[in-house]
Amino acid sequence: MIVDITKVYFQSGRGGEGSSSLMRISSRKAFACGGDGGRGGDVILKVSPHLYDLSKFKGNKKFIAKNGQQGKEKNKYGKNAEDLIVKVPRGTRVIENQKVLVDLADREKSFLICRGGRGGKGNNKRSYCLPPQEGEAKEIVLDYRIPNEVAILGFANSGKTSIFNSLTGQKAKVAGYPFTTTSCFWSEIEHEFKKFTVLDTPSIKEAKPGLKYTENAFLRHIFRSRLIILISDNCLGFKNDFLRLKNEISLFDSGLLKEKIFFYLLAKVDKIDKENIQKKNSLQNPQEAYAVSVKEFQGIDKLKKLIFDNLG
Ligand SMILES: Nc1nc2c(ncn2[C@@H]2O[C@H](COP(=O)(O)OP(=O)(O)O)[C@@H](O)[C@H]2O)c(=O)[nH]1
Ligand SMILES: [Mg+2]
Repeated sequence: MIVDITKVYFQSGRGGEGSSSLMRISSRKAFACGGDGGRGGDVILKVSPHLYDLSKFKGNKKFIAKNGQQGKEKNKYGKNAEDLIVKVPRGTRVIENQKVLVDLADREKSFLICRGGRGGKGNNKRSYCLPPQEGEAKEIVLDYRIPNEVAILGFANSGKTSIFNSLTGQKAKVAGYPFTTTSCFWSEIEHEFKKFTVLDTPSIKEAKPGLKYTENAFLRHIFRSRLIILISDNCLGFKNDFLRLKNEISLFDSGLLKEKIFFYLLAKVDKIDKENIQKKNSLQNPQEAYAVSVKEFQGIDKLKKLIFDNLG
């Protein structure tokens, strides 16, 4: 299972104290020469291309940057502390008090989460010192949403993983019993120098009327999907399946259905009367599902092409 949400504590460094020092020139004369303290370290979140979930935060939930060094006599400045860089996977949303501070959805993005404190001022320019600034401390929720353009959704055993495998060339486990896919898998598809990520998902489960089914938590990962492939293998009841699937998605989060392109697939058509199916082929109309068969490799290449045509 991937770890996709976690609470983490971040704290930047405190500034170093300014020095209060006097340099004596003679028995009657002295001048102030206390140097300033160094800056405390920032905490910076940085996207790493090598991370694919938040499991690295399981054992380590506190990240504290170092404090700035103290100023010294003879006007010597304290050293600034190094920044603390915390790597996160691309697709991490950074949340404080339920407010999204930033969505690190791009490859080269970083975000200053806690600013290090300014160093204290020594008494070199004035007769007194100024205290250093404290660092910032934040309780943050890291919320990872898998970067993907295409998500495959359906009820148990409808043929999701088989379609995923034939689109992507992967070999994810396919089985004739429900709930084989327990976590999301994803992989890239490529066509004429364009690349998109396709997401295979666990099966959608239905809640009792009026309730939300909490086991559909994986639906958070279709947040970024632009195209959603709904699959049914029920040749007589696919329209109803698509309605029920959309209903579960909107029960989970009503905002999820907005601005997505939907493809409606009728899977495993090698099992049914093909004459009837061919007449009804349409990808974007839930009344007329698009017929595919992984077993007979029917409709797969065209489906792939249509994905690229629609995503541009
Ligand atoms: N006849 C036939 N069976 C299929 C086809 N696609 C999938 N299946 C079978 O349907 C079952 C469920 O497939 P799977 O891809 O694991 O479904 P998922 O639970 O929705 O991911 C497996 O036994 C597959 O072999 C197909 O195109 N034709
Ligand atoms: Mg599956």
